Amino acid sequence: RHRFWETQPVGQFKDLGDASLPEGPIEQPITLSEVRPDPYTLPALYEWSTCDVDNDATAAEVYTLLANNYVEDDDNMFRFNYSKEFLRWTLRPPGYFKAWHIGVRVKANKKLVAFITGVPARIRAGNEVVRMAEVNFLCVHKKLRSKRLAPVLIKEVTRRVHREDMWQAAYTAGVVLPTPIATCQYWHRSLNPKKLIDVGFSRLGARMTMSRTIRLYKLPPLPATPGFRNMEFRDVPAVTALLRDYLSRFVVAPDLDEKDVEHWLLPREDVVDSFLVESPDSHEITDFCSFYTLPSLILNNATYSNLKAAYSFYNVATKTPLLQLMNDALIVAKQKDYDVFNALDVMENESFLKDLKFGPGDGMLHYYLYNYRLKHALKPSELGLVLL
Ligand code: YNC
Ligand code: MG
Repeated sequence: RHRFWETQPVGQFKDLGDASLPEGPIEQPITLSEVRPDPYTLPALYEWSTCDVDNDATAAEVYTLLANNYVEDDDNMFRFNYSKEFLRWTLRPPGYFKAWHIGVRVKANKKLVAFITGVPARIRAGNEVVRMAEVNFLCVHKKLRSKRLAPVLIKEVTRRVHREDMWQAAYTAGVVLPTPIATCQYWHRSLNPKKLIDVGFSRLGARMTMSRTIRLYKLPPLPATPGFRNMEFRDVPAVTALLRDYLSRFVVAPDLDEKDVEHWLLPREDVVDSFLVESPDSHEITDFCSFYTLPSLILNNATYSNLKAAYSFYNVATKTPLLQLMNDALIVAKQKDYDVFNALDVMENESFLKDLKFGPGDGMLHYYLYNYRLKHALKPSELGLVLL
């Protein structure tokens, strides 16, 4: 059934529920000198091309490949529209490897037609912190689909990860592959219900009028929590401490140090937003919330071409109720003109989704580990990891 995935060191469907298999790496590493030194063979018309997203022209090529060919919803109404600045952020975290930003070009005219990336991360699974690649942006041009190019891209990124002496990876996909460690669901909170209904993202509820719907989703103009403000550079140590303590509760979560927090969570305009609560009397940092910006192209609408979406990232509430903190996140997202606020049912998100008027989406997001077995599949609430 899975000609490629059956050959890979991933949990296989036939082993589901076999408690005799040990937790941890499925295959042991080989010595570095045994890792294949040269790239996998592509069909004759194509060539490998490492993509330097720091270069404006290259970043524009990657942006365009993804804007035209990356992930769409099930009804092909929307397609992710990652910005160039977002790509630069997500592809260049501390310790990143240029060689892990892998393109495929047509030899004759150098057109970029496929892409896959990895970035390094430390991910904790149970009690083990493992150096892994986070693999993302697997994309094959629409005209080259179903030619088994994807397995070549995956093998090539794997080879380049192995050459850095890393043997595990984490990734998410909307499709079911062998074998998810968790299956999560997206929830959506309308901020601009009229536009969402006009473009077909949501529908007017039964017995609802447009004006009642607008009233239903109306938010106060300002956050309610005293001391709620933007995260700044000076907050990196306090935010790191809050996050490390919080993420230690989950079975699978990133192991973040101050450099990681500076990169992943310091606000960058139209890329990532982070807020915290500084206690007005003690000046202690007690709570934190964040979201990233990932617009979607609206594929067939005469009025609108872009949907501005915020995605819940990492949130920690120690003093402010999580419900109030996330309502404040919705308020600032509305102030910044987002159309919708999305959140997965990971971590403690289920505790606020319904109360804050999020509705369940249709697609599922499956989480995977490469060359690492867990004894049991996780509930979304046991996952402390958000991939971009
Ligand atoms: C997918 N999303 O099952 P079997 S998510 C992984 N992730 O293999 P072909 C996928 N594998 O089943 P096409 C996959 N989608 O025969 C399909 N596959 O064993 C498998 N879409 O290849 C599939 N981006 O080239 C099958 O298919 C084989 O031409 C078929 O290309 C697939 O980034 C794709 O959704 C997805 O651009 C590139 O459809 C194409 O259809 C496309 O004939 C729109 O491929 C965009 C899209 C995927 C977003 C993502 C995470 C990717 C993770 C990849 C796995 C990483 C493993 C870890 C590596 C490092 C290890 C170390 C150490
Ligand atoms: Mg193909």
